[in-house]
Amino acid sequence: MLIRPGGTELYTDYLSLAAQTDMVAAVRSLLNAAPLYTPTMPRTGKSMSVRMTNFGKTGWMSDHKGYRYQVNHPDTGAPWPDIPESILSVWRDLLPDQPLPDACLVNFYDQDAKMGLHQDRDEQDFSVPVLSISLGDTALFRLGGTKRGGKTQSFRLSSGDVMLLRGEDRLAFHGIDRIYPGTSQLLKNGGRINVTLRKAL
Ligand code: MD3
Ligand code: FE
Repeated sequence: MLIRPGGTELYTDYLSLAAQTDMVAAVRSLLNAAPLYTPTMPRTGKSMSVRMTNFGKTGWMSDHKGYRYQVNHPDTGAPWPDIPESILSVWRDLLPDQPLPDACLVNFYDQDAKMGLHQDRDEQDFSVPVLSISLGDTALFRLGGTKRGGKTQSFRLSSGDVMLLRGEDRLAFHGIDRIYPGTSQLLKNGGRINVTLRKAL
């Protein structure tokens, strides 16, 4: 369903429990090849509370030098593993007319992790939507407008929900204010995984 006239669609419970379980297994199976790393903030070098990894041709990262896409893992130097078919198929189903994504960012939130309000603007073509998949504990997601400091709306994102950001909302400020611990049994140690698919190049 459309949750904002600007173009944000939320498909609640899009993935069955079996599909969620398979997707978590697919993500886990690639964490040896592409371990979670701790991004740091541009300039300050302060650690983010969210740990990340990527699949696909290129991956998003942040360190004291800034935000960027790069083809190698920042810690291991290895190329990112291919995007699992179970993840790609969600894009094919919802965005059949769009080019396939070349970047799959995996964010892992423990129960204390958050992500401050930001815009995603490191991709080349903002006309291609972003697709986000939530797995594990419920998160409180905040979505604002395209200018910092404007009014914001909050939504809960639960395991199996899929969100599409397109149109003017593609450049909206957004962030994760909090995780609700114990709201899902999907991840054995709790926490939340968010998988975002993008065409970055
Ligand atoms: C709104 N991740 O990785 S996903 C990110 O839940 C990010 O981990 C959050 O923001 C998370 O950059 C939110 C939902 C999302 C993704 C991309 C967007 C919302 C967006 C791009 C534009 C506007
Ligand atoms: Fe973002």
